[in-house]
Amino acid sequence: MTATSLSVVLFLPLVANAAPSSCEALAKFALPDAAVTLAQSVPAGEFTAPEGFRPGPGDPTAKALAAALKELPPFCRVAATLKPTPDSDIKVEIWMPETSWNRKYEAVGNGGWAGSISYSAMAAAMLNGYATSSTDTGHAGGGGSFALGHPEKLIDFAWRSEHEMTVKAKAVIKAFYGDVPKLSYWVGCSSGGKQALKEAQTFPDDFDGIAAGAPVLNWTHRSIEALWVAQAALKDPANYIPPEKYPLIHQAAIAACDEKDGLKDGIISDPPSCRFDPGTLECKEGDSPQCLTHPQVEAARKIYAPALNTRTSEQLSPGFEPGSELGWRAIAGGPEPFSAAGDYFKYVVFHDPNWNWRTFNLDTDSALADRVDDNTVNATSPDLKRFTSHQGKLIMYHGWTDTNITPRATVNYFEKVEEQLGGPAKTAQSVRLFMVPGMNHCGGGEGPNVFNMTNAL
Ligand SMILES: [Ca+2]
Repeated sequence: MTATSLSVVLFLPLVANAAPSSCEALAKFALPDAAVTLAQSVPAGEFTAPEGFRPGPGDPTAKALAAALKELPPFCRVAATLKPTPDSDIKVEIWMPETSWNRKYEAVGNGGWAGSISYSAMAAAMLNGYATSSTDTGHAGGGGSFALGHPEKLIDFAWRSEHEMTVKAKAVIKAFYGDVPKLSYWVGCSSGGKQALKEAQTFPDDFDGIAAGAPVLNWTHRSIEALWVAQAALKDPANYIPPEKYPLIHQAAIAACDEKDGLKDGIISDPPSCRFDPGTLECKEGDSPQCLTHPQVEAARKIYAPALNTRTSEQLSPGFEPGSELGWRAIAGGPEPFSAAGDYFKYVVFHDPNWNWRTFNLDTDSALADRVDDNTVNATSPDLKRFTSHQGKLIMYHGWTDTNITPRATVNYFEKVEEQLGGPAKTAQSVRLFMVPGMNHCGGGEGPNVFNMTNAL
């Protein structure tokens, strides 16, 4: 580097603050490979989600969203379409409080296959003073069919839309306020938790603080787990456990293990130490609502058990935990497997919308899925050194009674991170994991499940 260019670099911070822009002027703000499609001041409490993004009147979230939107401060709403590749069509929204900005930025993640802007998460962030952004990740609608014949759209979903949104949102925030955010956060659960980890692993400079809840960090193996459960509980009707029997199994698991954690409170706080065999519920003869038939016992055992490669015994996925039984409908309620898993194998692995999950081969199809993904959607790298070396902080959390994503997959990942970062003490300075007793997928359940991870960060 020459002396001249060095001096330019050194002077940059002095000119970093530019004059703020009016909201409406941002309509003409130039962004590379992107176009601003809307820039509009929204008066306090007057935002309504666009048609198609509103929960229906029967949806339990509709009331909460409407109430949150009424509380919003006046803000500048910017929408843009990003096209990092010719096949990309990534929608993003950036919301910036006009008078109550806390000088920080909080990007919010998605659930499942994404496919829509996360308006309620944006509202929650802005109510806490943040400028915020969300992306539909490059396709509309919540299934995986968008990936068929569109490898670039799959990459947009996997990681590119999140990173591109972040870069663009920071530029828009700087243009609007005349200053960059002093701290930037990513907050997400489920898919949003995976997006969180992918950012920490791949774009470590994007965020200062990251909250990753119940991450689908191994999308491939989560799908394998779901098909393993489907084959155990749905393929042969004899194995099907009627959901009316879930409370029976739940009560038996609680009776076996509740007190082992030192507190009889109806919650198993340390499921890995619990040894519960649903065989204790097997009917002496016939079938009744108060017992399980032998094939039902076998299905229940497999839901708890790890999925192992039948040839090498390699663990493909840990099982679900004792205490989670009330949520088994998600994975074992049928008639189809957990939908994200079926879509993954149909549209991403086999490129065949007619692929039948009943033909799933645990050994060979799992290996194929890993080869196909090649760390595209998956976010399994435990190397977070580039993130932690700039003082980045990561909080992970996962509910022990999650029945969408096996909680122990997160524990296993965290232990690998600890190895990489030089042990538990060093890791605790930058990365922490909270396993939440009795919490379901991203919230709900019989245990405590309301907390604010951004404040903790
Ligand atoms: Ca307990």
